[in-house]
Amino acid sequence: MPPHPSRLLLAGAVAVCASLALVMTGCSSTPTPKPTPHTLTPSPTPTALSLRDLAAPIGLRIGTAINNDTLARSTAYRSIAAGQFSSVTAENAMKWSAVEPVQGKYNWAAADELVAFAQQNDQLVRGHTLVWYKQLPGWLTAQAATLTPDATRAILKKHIFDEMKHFKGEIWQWDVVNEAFDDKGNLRDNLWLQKLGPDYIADAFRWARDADPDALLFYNDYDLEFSGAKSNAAYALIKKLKGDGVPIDGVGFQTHLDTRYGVPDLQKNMQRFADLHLDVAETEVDVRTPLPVTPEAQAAQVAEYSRSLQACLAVRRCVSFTVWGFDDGTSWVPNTFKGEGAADLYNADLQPKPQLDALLKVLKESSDAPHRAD
Ligand code: 9MR
Repeated sequence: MPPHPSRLLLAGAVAVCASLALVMTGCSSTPTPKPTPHTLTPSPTPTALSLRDLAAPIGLRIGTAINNDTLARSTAYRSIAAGQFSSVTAENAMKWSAVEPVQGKYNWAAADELVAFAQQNDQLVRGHTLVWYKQLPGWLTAQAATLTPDATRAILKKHIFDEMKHFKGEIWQWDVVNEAFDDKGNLRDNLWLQKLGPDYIADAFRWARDADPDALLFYNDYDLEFSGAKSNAAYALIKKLKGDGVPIDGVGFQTHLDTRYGVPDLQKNMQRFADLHLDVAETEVDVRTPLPVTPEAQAAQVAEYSRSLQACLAVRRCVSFTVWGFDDGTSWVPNTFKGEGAADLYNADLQPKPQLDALLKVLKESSDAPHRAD
């Protein structure tokens, strides 16, 4: 295996806030005011450290999904994205429908912009996602019914090779296969299963390793956080893949939480996958709640964010903690769950919420007792 970038690039991550021109809450780049001559200089106010500053010494990447449209138009959004986070994921820009809208004609513009942003800000990139049943290009769904298994296999293999080779050397972790299980823990009855059978998963990981041998290859799904049929089914499959020598490096726990559904057994579930000699990561964290938010609901959101990060810190092989967007203004939640929202660390005006303070506090406490760094 290549050396783990999270371990190699820590020093760079600590330094980034110093290079930011704009200062946002939580970034450590606030310039110290010059002391007035001939007056007593007060002791400097301790500068607030960012999530990435606090996570760097303990070997953890703190990431966010990035909305490309907002990145292009909002300086404040860019400043928070660069200041608080040491890893980014394209919310949509690397999905198949985005990169190959017409068969054989690629449009990498948005994804390339994101990678450039990450490189400018000394951030790693999670690639999301290569094999999924959603956000497939129209040209593919249009011909799906008549595709032969051989043709389907060739199309999928070409997609994995073309996209991974385009970004070769630029992606830290790839979500190779996303959401292959349904909510009951059966393999999802999607195009890939119908045409190729269950082996499409192993094949996808093998092709991915060939395409970019240095990227960490992840299986990513939701509700793995909770003990139950789905998490057990994913565990059984991934254990089998490892046993068969399939090149899989990690498992992503999406961690889309809702105050109505209680707290998951996240640490326990991450640990059992980690015990298979895999990295684990929280890849899409947010905590939604019915609107308007009551004080009790917000306290529950704060507690769920804290517990989720604490779970990652408690599992030695948890390499990154990524929120699925950081602001309520661009969140996917209100479009999907009617009447719910407020799932993020900042409000729609990009003002920090107690959820952000809670994560900073957990990291601060962890840096005071850096058990991960030993
Ligand atoms: O946040 C994404 C949203 O903008 C898209 O419309 C949606 C389409 O399905 O996908 C959202 O991101 C999903 C991610 O790619 C996979 N896990 C669930 C995420 C939230 O739906």
